[in-house]
Amino acid sequence: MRASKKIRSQESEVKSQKSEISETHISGAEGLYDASEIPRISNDYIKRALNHSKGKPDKIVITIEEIKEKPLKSPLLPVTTIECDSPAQAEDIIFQKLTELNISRKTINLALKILKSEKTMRGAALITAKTGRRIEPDRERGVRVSRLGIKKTDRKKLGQLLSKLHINNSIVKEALILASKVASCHDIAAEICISDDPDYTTGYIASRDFGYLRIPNIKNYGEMNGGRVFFIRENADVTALINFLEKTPVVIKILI
Ligand code: PML
Ligand code: MG
Repeated sequence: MRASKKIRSQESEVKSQKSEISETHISGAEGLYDASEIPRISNDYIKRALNHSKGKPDKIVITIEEIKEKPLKSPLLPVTTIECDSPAQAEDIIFQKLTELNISRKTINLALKILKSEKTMRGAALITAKTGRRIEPDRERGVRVSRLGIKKTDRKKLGQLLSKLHINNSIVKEALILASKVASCHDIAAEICISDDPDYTTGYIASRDFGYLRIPNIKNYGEMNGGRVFFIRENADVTALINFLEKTPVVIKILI
């Protein structure tokens, strides 16, 4: 599902007072489901799009595709919520944890700049971990991770696991499944995510090394900025990497 809204921005510096129409991303969601679940999931996605804290969309696109290949299996990342009282403290934690993975300060600074930008992206930005090069082909759209899901039996287990941590909701579930697919890709050293929803202030960093680390107060309430950045190994095959993220079906397994 993809929900968006057209906005008209006045270009004040242009003498003719031309106005430009651009599309702003409101909400997106994707998953792998049994055919029998399509009506219920489509309905949930539409409701979500129509009741979003970023505003009312003027376009909602639902794409339903049959997946013919057998999905790959990847393990669910372990979840930890760390204590964090402010965005400044969040940045200290982010620098500490990501530099331990040999991600350079230059790269982390660029990631934070992207995530603080007013112009949000529908997908993730890709930055090389050491040299801080931006490598996604479309910088406005980014790379949208898709074709990811969890089997019905594991979905139940995931609900129980997150209930124990008092975080059993669809935002955490979907972010955790996405982060687990992303972390299973060996050319990705880590991910950072700040929600672009103004009423959601917990973000995360994730990697195979430290799992899914939730960071409360990563941004202030009411802020509309956010997004995802993936830190990529220098010599990665970028085409294969993007194909994996966007096209390869992956089902997340709970191994406990
Ligand atoms: C989003 O808005 O889709 C990002 C959600 C991040 C979830 C972080 C968490 O609470 O675990
Ligand atoms: Mg959002």
